[in-house]
Amino acid sequence: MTELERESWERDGFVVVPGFADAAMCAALWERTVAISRAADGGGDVGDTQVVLEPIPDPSAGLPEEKVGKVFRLHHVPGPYADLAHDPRLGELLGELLGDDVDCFLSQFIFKNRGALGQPWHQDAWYFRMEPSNQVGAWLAVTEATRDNGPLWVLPGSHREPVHDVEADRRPGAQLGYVEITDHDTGDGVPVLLDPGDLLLFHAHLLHRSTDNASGAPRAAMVLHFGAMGTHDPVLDPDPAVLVEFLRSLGMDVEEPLAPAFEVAVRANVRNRWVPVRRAGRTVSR
Ligand SMILES: O=C(O)CCC(=O)C(=O)O
Repeated sequence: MTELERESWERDGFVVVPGFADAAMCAALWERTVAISRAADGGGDVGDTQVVLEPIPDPSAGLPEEKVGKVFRLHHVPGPYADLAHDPRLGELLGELLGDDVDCFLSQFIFKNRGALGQPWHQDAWYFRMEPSNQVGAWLAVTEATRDNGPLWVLPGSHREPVHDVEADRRPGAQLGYVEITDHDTGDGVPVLLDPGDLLLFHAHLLHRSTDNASGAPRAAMVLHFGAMGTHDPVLDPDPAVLVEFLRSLGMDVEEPLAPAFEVAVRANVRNRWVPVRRAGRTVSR
């Protein structure tokens, strides 16, 4: 990381790395995710991946991938996803932010098709509830991110904020689980306009949102999340009491003890898979 990038990270809570991925990498990510979307649509085997449809797809959507919002659990899938998660250049950057031992724990490909709604102002740390709370998001522009097509917006410096309270996103068409920070002024937010292949790294406490896609084409991004080895992830804690506390912190009204079938269903849906990508300051090969 250059001195300027380091300064930008410390001051703003994010940094843009232009031209991180080449066109071939962007195309491979796109094509694999289209293939997974089509397989899911046809009832085929999609392995461990989780395909989440747009709640209200654009009326003009025809192809399976045009009806998909996001595809989760990709970083451990051999091919372009794992190649990106284990990229030594990314590992070097993450090493400066998270130390010598880093895991990738979460991944999603976001299609953001025409007409798709954006995600309101939020902090990823609100969803994670991890200890320590210092995870890093890596948002790779697979297509360009323009003012019209629903880019990410960030609030510079907000990575120093605690985790804010939220309200549920009740817009028809919003993805399940979207929440919104309403107790903080976001007037100084700025759009992060990117070319395909540009990478945004951002702190889990950074307030960010994305706007709706008002263009005629998808705005695709590959998003990976990284944390230091040994981070406590409450959603993976075997203690049911910890899971109960985690679910309640997300606003879910759950009884204790958890009904066994409910606990099994919750655990089966967990999206986090902690995969070592850097150990003792060196890239772990995939
Ligand atoms: O890319 C988007 O539209 C939203 C992504 C986002 O805010 C997130 O992954 O936390």
